[in-house]
Amino acid sequence: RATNISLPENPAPSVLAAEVLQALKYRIGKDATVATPYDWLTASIKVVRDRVIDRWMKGTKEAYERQEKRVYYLSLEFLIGRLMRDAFSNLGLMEAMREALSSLGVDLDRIAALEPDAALGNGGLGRLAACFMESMATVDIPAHGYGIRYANGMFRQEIQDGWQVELPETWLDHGNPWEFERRERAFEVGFGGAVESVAGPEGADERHVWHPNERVLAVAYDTPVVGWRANRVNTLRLWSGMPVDPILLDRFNAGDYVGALAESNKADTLSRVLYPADSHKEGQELRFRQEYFFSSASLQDILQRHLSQYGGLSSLPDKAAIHLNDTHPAIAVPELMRLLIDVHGMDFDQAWDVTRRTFAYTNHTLLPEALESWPVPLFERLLPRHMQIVYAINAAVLLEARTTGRFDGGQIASISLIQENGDRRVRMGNLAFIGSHSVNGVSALHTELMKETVFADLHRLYPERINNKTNGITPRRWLFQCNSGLTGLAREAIGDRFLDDIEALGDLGKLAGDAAFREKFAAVKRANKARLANLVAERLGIKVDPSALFDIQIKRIHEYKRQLLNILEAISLYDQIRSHPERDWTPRVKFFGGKAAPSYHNAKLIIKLANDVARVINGDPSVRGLLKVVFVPNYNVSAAEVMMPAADLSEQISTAGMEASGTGNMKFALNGALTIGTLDGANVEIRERVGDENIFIFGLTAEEVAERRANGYEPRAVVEASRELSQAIAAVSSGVFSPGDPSRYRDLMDGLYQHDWFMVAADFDAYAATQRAVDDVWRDSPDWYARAIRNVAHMSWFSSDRTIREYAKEIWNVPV
Ligand code: DL6
Repeated sequence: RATNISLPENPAPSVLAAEVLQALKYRIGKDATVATPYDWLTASIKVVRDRVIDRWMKGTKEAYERQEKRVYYLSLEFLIGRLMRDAFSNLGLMEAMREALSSLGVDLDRIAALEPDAALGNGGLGRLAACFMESMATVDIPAHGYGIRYANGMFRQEIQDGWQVELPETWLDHGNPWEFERRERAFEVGFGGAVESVAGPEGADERHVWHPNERVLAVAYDTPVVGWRANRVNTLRLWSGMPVDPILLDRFNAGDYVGALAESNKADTLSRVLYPADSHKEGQELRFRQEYFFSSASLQDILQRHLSQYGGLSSLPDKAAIHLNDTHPAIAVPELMRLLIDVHGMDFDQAWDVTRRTFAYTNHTLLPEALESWPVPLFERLLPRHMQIVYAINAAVLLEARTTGRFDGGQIASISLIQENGDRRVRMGNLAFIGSHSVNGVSALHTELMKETVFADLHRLYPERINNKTNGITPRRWLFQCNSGLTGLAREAIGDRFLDDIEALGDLGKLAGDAAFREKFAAVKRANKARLANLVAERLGIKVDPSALFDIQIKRIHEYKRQLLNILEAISLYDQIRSHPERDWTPRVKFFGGKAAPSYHNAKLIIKLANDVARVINGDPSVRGLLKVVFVPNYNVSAAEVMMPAADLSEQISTAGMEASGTGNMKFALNGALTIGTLDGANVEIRERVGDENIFIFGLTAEEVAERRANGYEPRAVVEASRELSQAIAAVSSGVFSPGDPSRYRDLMDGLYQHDWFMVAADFDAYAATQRAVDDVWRDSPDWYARAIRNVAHMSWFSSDRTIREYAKEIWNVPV
């Protein structure tokens, strides 16, 4: 078995089996004869959870006794996926548990598949937070994650007649055996109301007292996060909304039964559902309320812990590093100021110093439509005291900028926390930037672009603040667990060192030239592909041949990620296969998967197009199975765990300059897929590490994209100059793939002629030519697998352990 490690203190399977039966009986109230598969799952999780508690408490106690600095990671999203295998594997209990369950007549894989995905995130940002939590535990950093315990996470996607349909996802249906509810750890969070100014004693500043007119409770739910070999167990604390008064009895008694529950419903709404939009502006008030709700509760919790240990708050920056994952928790900046000044009596200057030294902020996108800002009237109505603090911070920063004499009026306006053109809004990116001592991007290119674009003027004012921390992924989930075949093969070939020191995976590189190893590597890949082929056959009734090239694009559906470029290339290939049946075509299956934000019209249309194209191509006998297109519904972490290891080709084809980093690109390459991609996000660094000859790069660079846009890009001429592209667009526009509704895609296609903001046309020919180069390499199978092996060998740098160590040393100042 791939990750069959075991810890010295691990119990024998017979002991575990007895523990499972105990849990079944005393925690669930059943015996083996009546237990359902869910009961077995719950009992198994309880057993493993019990086994982490001692370590969990030990870590917490040691952090306390040694007065260690703690990291607090505030994130509106944690895209965790399933946890059971993670915990079994990190505790070295996988095989013992398998045996234990088997002795009870239970199949571990079968019950593991029943565990719902904790889908408390949209995509990259939330998944990164989950990888970071695991890595912080692995590299032994005392850390807490803070977020929201959404009752409904990311929606479940069904494809009906080719269209995305969103259904509520109900991960808590069977309860959540992982979590501990901490009713006693509840904090009040207020909204609205007014601020009272109270004159201070002679010579002292006036005090401000906020009187909110709405109050809710944030109640903590804790999930233990187990690091590799259970080195350390950290806490993920998620907040759930509860009413201060569960029922308003006066209203109830007056017969107003709905009104009596109004508070309860309001509180419930705060943690009811995750906003399903990534890289998209979410202007709703509820979103802003969610952001404040979890930021405030988390800060109150952090301050309480700090005070109980250290007695005062001036030492906060020495003992707590609070990280803002994107701008979603940026409201924490004025909230910490409020707590320090209004509640704990600090003066403004000291509070500002403590705040800035405590916070750090990661930016995850440069897309203008994703940069958060809130209308001043909304901000003022919901958080009147925070608005005052924002104005005060702004005045101080603008004065500082003006005093340098280096900024003109326009530049001062771009530094301001308040956007003045159009409706007045509070810019959350600027707030997070100004309130933090460190601001990082998530890939080298993204960080450079941050300096040149969105934060250009702030960067000139605070030139030391922006730094880069290229993203990473945890190799435990994204190699050891999801690809047991490859992990087992690597252990056999280079020994076990890489399990603890992922850098040692580099030793695989020398085996790229070894024919016998290549064959074994190819066999593992084939088995992984067969697993995906089975899933697709079972779920979709589509038969795909595992010996074909598996070409996969799985990620959120977004125009900048250019699924459309991939689909148009598939159409063009389809045309060519039919026009030139005599050619030696490489059999290919193009897989797509991903969710579109429910309000994102074009993204949903792209899903429909992928499905329409799949129907036509897969049903055309003249293609002779040389090309298949498959849209896998409801792409989530668990689906990724099957698809990443099965890929031959990884599609990372965003318009250069638009993908901040990408982490799917890393997961694929670590599992032995070759990348076809643009010089965007972390692709740039992947190329540097795997080497030019082991990756297929095409298309405009970020600089060229900017230049083209600036110089009046004319896509019509570009489309017309490409016979393949114009034919593909014409086919889509004329209804070849939508005969019942021929105009369905006309606007989408017209967009390519008229503005083509995402440069699909500009990159099409280069992309298509590179795909033919991919075919050529695929035909030379030893060469292909040698390149694939080199990809695996050179990906270790992209471990989130490395990323977290960099954060620890360069941002948080905690020992690793
Ligand atoms: O940093 C994690 C991840 C990056 O890998 C992706 O490139 C980026 O698109 C994603 N950003 C978001 C933006 N959402 N907001 N705001 O999800 O972050």
